[in-house]
Amino acid sequence: MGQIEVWEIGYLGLGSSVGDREAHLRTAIQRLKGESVRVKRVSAIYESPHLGLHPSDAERYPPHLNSVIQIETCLSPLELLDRLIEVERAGGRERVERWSPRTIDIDILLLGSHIEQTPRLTLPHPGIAQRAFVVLPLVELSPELVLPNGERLADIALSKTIQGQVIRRVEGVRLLLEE
Ligand code: A4P
Ligand code: MG
Repeated sequence: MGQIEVWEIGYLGLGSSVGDREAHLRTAIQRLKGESVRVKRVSAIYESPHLGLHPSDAERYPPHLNSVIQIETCLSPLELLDRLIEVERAGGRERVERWSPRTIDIDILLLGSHIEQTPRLTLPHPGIAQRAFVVLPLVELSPELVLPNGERLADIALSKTIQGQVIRRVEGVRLLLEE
């Protein structure tokens, strides 16, 4: 007997800090689309200095372009992670050291109501509520979103942590895309 296919809504965070950053984001979105991943919506692009452990990291590392996309997928969380790693590799991502400049980084922010904490995967992504470059594009796509811990994304977007960060919405550029 065949298994019933379950399609779930997920949100992915994309970032690029090297080369033609906009092209890296655009190409990754095209590569993600396939039989088992549908790209439903794409946020605007946001540009922000590198957010690291130390404020001086913003001068050591180049600024990032980030975007968040809403997908629908029948893949399990780990299958989706493997798919993202393939797309990162195709986009020339090299893992030099953690947080080093990257052509393309793709994180799973949320997938359905999955909560996981395994060596390979943490869901929801633990950085969501601290990062303006995730929260602002995410709230743009889904203003009603509530995290599995009950926190409302719209409230997080108004928090001091998020409002205190330097970030700009890049106007006039769209990453998407014909259907
Ligand atoms: N992993 C665990 N959970 C997840 C998840 N939910 N989604 C594991 C994706 N991966 C997840 O990631 C290391 C490992 O995390 C993966 O192999 C996977 O098994 P990586 O992409 O190889 O390394 P990384 O990106 O250097 O580290 P990490 O921890 O993912 O860093 P972040 O959190 O992505 O932060 N500033 C700005 N302005 N914009 C940015 O995009 N990004 C970072 C990187 C720092 N500062 C930034 C930005
Ligand atoms: Mg990453």
